[in-house]
Amino acid sequence: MRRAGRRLGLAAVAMVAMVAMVAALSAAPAVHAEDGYDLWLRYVALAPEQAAVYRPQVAQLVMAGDTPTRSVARAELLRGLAGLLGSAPAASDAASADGVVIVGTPASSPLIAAMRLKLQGLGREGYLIRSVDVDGHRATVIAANEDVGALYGTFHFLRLIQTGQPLAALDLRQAPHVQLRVLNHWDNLDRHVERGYAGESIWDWHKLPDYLDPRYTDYARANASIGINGTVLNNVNANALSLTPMYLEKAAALAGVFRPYGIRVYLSARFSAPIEIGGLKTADPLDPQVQRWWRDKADEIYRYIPDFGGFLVKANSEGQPGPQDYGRTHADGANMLADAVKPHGGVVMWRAFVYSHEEPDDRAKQAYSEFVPLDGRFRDNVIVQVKNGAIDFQPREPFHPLFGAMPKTPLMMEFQITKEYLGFATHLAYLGPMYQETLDADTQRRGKGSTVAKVVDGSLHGYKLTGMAGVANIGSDRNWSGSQFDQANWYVFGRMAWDPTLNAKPIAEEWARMTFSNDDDVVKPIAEMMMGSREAVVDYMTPLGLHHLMGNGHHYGPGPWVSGGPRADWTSVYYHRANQDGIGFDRSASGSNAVAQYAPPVAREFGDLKRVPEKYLLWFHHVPWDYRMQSGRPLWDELVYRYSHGVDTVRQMGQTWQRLDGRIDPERHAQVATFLSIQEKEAQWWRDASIAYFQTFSQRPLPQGQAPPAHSLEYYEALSFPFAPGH
Ligand code: BDP
Repeated sequence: MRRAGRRLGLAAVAMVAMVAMVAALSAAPAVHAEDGYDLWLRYVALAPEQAAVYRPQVAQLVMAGDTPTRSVARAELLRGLAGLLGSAPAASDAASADGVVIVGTPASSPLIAAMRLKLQGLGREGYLIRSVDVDGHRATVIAANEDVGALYGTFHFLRLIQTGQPLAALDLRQAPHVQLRVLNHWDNLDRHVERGYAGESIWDWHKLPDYLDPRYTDYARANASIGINGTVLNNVNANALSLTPMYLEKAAALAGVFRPYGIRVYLSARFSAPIEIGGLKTADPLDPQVQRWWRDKADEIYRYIPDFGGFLVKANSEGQPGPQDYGRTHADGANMLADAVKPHGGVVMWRAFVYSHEEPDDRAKQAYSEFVPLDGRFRDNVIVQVKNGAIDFQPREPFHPLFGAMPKTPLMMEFQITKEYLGFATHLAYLGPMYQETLDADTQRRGKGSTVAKVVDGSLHGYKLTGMAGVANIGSDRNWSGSQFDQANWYVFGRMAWDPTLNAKPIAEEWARMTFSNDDDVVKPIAEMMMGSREAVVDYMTPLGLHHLMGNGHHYGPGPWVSGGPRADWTSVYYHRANQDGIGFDRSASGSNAVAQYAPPVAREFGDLKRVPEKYLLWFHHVPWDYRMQSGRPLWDELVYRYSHGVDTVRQMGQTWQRLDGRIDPERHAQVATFLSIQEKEAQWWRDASIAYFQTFSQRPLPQGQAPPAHSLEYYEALSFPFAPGH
């Protein structure tokens, strides 16, 4: 009886499931509903009781759709509300009932014009969202000076509903703190992405300009939803062909897709382009022919792309051509390009990531040494783009000493979103805490509170131009970023570029709500995992201020033994300087004195072994193995402990994620679970290889209870990865 009943039950269940599946499939917006493609714009149905609260609050929509930007904003709102609430609001041109949503500008909406809202101070891109009364009806108004502001407001409004916030008494005002909020794609014309771990470039140059992959539109939607307003399409290690008519036509096609979303296109310019594609004998920025060539080129680009943003330039860095090839300065080079785009309103983002060909003086010092003397010598449409730290996108770096040191030259931040030095796509490392740590750092250039954020938003020195760039982690993978959680890094970059004073944790929660689930008991553990994840990477890769110990060239896996090769500052031994006496790079007054590049109070703190924060200890000091740490342990023991702690944290992350099984859709849950197990394996590899190597110097036993490395040092050193991605 029981068995038969059970079987019948199963059959019935299977039948019901099948019917439900067929129904779901026919109603589903896309076949790959939960593979991560939809990012944080999933718009999946809210719980019925939640939807029931919102529905009457958004019953009617008064919103014009008669310009490209208005039309995409309107489409987004309808799409979002239909997905979240099961039905889209009725369109109307007057507020004739309760629950009306009014979106627009005084120019596009007579209702908004009549409200006489305080839109001053919101600029072109800002907006307000407010609960109001219109002709006795309860309404929500999303108002801005320009269409693009209303678009940003629309996304914010959707986010409120996506994350379950009340709509009853809204009074929000938002304007970006930073003007240029741009992604830097390190994408080559052959679709290989330098340091990309998410497939090929999303730009299908071969099929452009005719075929416009719908993905370009979704890319624009995602960016606009977090306020990103610019994209540099091609790698900073640039190919001059990007500036030829064939490729300009393709770039113009992309610009056409992005324009309604408030996103401008920029290009990386190869400094020697006048020679390579212009037939000139020189690229000397003071040569009148070269100047003319760039002016003509700029005019040509603007004929293709009237709102072209400008150029990004990597010059005299890692073998790239630049003005120094002709005995000129970075300012000479930047100004020449700035003059070319100036008549069209373009800007030049000139990178400060430079280090000399010949002289490996402490590499950490080189950008400052080259750029500070040029302060005030750049045109007003040049902004110097500075990496967050002085070496190169390490899991942890102290803030770059250039921030605060060039009061007369706008500086913009360059963060890396792609995780070149943080385990690629399979390691979960939420970068929000890292971005925040840099932005909150106090340069003390104008007394206490002179944070990097204030340099970046221009308030410290009154910069006219401001910007933040993120090296994109976007590729052709269905989930865009190579992993579900790497989407959060794109997201947090955009949110912090809009407002560099935001905190990483609420952004993690907001992202998790939109990406996975609105349930607190799912959101909380996910946000906790995220918040501890970057510190875990620091611990198992480069604890206590160690840096640049990754595998040679590709930067995959541990390579603390890397030495030799063409230049010392491309090796690990150059950075860790381990020997029998101790470990760490002495950048204090007794060493390279890189500390002197910081404002005196900061220099004193970093330069003093007793005062330097332990997280930067080995960045600034060469420290004996038996040095007593704050924990009371000798340095060697502490190092081992940190490595192990990193591995343990990853293991716990895996356990946390396992507990969420059943609370997340199976496809994404399984992928994340597998990636976490890869991360655990690789964290262990990092720990073991690093300990095996450094022990040859420390000559000390492992602290009690610490397991020895699984393999010999020779084993780790022999591992080789000629085809690691992104290289
Ligand atoms: C380094 C990358 C290299 C980039 C360089 C840069 O390894 O691929 O070209 O940064 O920022 O971290 O120019």
